[in-house]
Amino acid sequence: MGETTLAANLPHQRNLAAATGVLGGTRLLERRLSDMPRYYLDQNSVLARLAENPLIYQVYDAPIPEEPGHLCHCTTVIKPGRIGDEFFMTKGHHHRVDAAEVYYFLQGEGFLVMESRDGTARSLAVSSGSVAYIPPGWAHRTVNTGAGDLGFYAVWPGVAGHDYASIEAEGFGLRVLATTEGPRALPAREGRS
Ligand code: PAN
Ligand code: ZN
Repeated sequence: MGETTLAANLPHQRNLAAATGVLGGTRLLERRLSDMPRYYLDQNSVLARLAENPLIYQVYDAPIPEEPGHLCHCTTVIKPGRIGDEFFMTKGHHHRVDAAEVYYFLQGEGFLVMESRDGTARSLAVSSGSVAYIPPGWAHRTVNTGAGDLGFYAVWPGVAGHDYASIEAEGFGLRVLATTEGPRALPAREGRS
């Protein structure tokens, strides 16, 4: 039986290639700049890069039902690069139902940016071997600040769902930018931390 035909209600396994982040037998989702132009701070740089339309990240998503009892899981590979001073990153989201998530970082280096529903922002510097815990109610985005791919494996409850709307509209309280002192997570909005 091929990995794509595995029934989620039966015991099964997949192969995770830690060096590349490829999770076997999964659906591949690709996000390019044209999928997320408004997420970046520097809109002049977005316009300058849209013709080239760089690949920002890939998600290898295991076909698990989003139902009670199940655990969804996937890998994400964020490519290295910047739009202006801002590093390549995922869109970021809240879970529709507040639910925790665990990320295990396989390769590369970057930041995991999080924000609670009351607007408190936090960031974690992560690299190969980091295991990050995202508590219920914290929106999350991952940013690649390294020279190579940033890859991580994620597991979250099947009932959680994804809500992109608030982050798309308002962003996070922190943006990860290149500075003369290196990559930094800096306040993105006045009056918020
Ligand atoms: C992750 C993310 C993945 C892509 O698996 O979905 O890294 O990021 P966006 O979903 O924000 O585009 C996760 O947090 N799942 O819940
Ligand atoms: Zn999530």
